[in-house]
This record gives sequence, C-alpha cells and structure tokens, in this order.
Amino acid sequence: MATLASPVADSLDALGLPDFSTETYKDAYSRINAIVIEGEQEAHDNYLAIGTLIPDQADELARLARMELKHLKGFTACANNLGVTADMPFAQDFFAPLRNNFQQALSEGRVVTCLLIQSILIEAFAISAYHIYIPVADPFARKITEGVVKDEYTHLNYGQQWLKAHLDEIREEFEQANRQNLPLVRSMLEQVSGDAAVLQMDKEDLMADFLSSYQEALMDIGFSNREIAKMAAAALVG
Ligand code: PL3
Ligand code: FE2
Ligand code: FE2
Repeated sequence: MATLASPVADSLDALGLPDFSTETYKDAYSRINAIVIEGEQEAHDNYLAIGTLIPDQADELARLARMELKHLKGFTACANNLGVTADMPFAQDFFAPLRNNFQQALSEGRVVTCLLIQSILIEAFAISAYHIYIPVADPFARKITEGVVKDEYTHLNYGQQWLKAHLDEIREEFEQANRQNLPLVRSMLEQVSGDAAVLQMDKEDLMADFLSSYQEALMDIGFSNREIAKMAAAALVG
C-alpha cells in the first residue's frame, strides 16, 4: 500500500503490515471480527449446553464458558479500536450449518459429537485463525489475541482429555460426527479466505495450522495414524 503516499501507510507497509485505516481493510474486518464474536458467543453457549449432558463437569464447563465471554469482549474492543462495526447477521449465517448440527446432537444427548464440534473442530479453527492473525494484527488486537489463544488451548485440551478417557466407547460416534462436520469446517475456511487475505492472512497457512492442531488432538486422544489419516481425508471428500 505504498501507493497511498501516506507516511503511516508507508511505514506499516515496510513492517509487512496492512494499512488498518483503509475502507477495504475495515470492510473485511467487519465480517471477520463478526465471525470471531459470534464464534466466541456460541462457544460460551455450547460449553454451558455440554454441561447439561455431563452434570459432574458442569462447574468446569461453566468456567470455560466464562473465558469465552471474556474473549468476546476483547474482540469487540478490537473492532471499536479500529472504528469497525461487526456484521453480525453475516456471522450468524456463517455458523448456521455447524450450529444446527451441534443443536441436533445436543437434543439427542450425543455428547461425543458436541465435544468434537466445539472443543476439537471450533477450537482448532480458532487457534489456527488467531495464530495466523497475530503477526499481521494491529498492536492493540495483537495483545488481546495473544492472551486469547492460550485459553483456546485449554479448551481444546479439555475436549481431548474427556474423549481420551472414553476412547473405547466413542470411536463410532466420533468417526461419524467427524465425517459430517469436518467438511463444514473446510468450507468455512474457504468462505473466510477472501476477507482473511485482505488482513494478510494466507489460506494455506490457516489450513496447515488447523490440520496440525486437529491431528495432534486426535493423536493425543489415542487414534492410530491410520485412523487419523482417514478422518482428515473427510475434509477432502465432504
Ligand atoms: C472459540 O473459543 C472461538 C471460536 C471462534 C472462531 C473463529 C474463527 C475465525 C475466522 C478467521 C478470523 C481471523 C482472526 C481475526 C481476529 C479479529
Ligand atoms: Fe474463545
Ligand atoms: Fe474456546
């Protein structure tokens, strides 16, 4: 953006950062930020909902849910700081397929599916997005995102531990839920990639980071390399 001939834009460009004040940047940010806010809100609601399925975990899940509201507040501040209004209707549509599957599983008491959707897929998606965003974020948002990403590992780890402790009983439901939901995450990554590119976030970096958290989680749960490869392949065929 050195073509803008503004000293601020020139120095941001020299640092490899986008010009945060352009209309193009703010327009893309209004959707990406809304996705993040909606994601944090739904994560909050989902952890509370999962607590109704595993009552002895309700306190711990309520603690995770509270962290999500803190994230939501942080990302709201990021938008305010840039003078951006989040496009919430867009973000609600964006999450609809995954939200519907979560709600369906919840109504049928399928806790393995709920944990896979929220604690593995959504958290790994968030972690990849935040990792790739941090180096190209404005300084205010960078600080906030760095704090959030640590919490998201706690959330991913929570699901991992529960699923690991129940590995013998979860295999079939987990594989089936993965086949249904991993393709949705892939198409969410595709949908966000144009706006992400405006924020200087690369689509392949997002996918690679997502797959690395996802595979690491599955390995820790106790799936074999072959099972993991087969489950990851669901992203290709979906
Ligand atoms: C669970 O704790 C949070 C779920 C949030 C999902 C986030 C998806 C992110 C899409 C791409 C965003 C780039 C980051 C920009 C931050 C303002
Ligand atoms: Fe979060
Ligand atoms: Fe989270």
